[in-house]
Amino acid sequence: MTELILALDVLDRKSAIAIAEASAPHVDAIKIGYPLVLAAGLGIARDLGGLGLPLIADFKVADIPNTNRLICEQVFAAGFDAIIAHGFTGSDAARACVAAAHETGGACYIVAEMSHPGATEFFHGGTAERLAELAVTSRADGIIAPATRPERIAVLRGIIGSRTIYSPGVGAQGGDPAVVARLVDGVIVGRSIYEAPDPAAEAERYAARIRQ
Ligand code: U5P
Repeated sequence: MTELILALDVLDRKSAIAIAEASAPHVDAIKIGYPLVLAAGLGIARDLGGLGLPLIADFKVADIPNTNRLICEQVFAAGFDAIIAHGFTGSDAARACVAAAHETGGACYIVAEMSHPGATEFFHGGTAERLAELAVTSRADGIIAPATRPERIAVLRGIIGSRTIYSPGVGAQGGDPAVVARLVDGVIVGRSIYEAPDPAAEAERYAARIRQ
């Protein structure tokens, strides 16, 4: 069954906790990125840890192998269960993230192709396919692929096989959750849920749409 992952890009600790708690019964994981961590601190991972949901750190790690390892160690020590890393820095840098994740029993996902319009400028022309291949050869747990381009998800699925695909870009960015849900393992939703008047009810609606 396709998972629903809440992208919690709100900017204060109290509303982050309130939205996460209210939505928790309907979501399978929570993704936290720079906006919330820079606003509320890395301790937000411990604040949300009690919900019993996997926490994914969307830091799109993109440095040299040693720095990648140091970043990932901090992320997993803070209580996260998974990390998202870029692959364009090369296989040694990606493998450093994968190794740091797997040493703590965590997971690492590699960005194969991004969801925004400008992503086509660099990811198209074979790069996304190479990044998906890199995810396989570096033994990553899966990839990030764009819900805004279901046809591209299908191409990338052909490369990574049964590895996980998490897909952002539905709702606010225009992707159709019902279409994407058939192609991926998890749909990532941010603004459509956390900006809704009733985030929990919206999370419940999204869960029903992607799981039907
Ligand atoms: N995200 C994307 N596209 C990508 C990779 C990551 O949207 O290619 C992230 C955003 O940073 C945000 C979430 O945290 O997924 C989507 O949020 P929203 O557009 O549903 O609000």
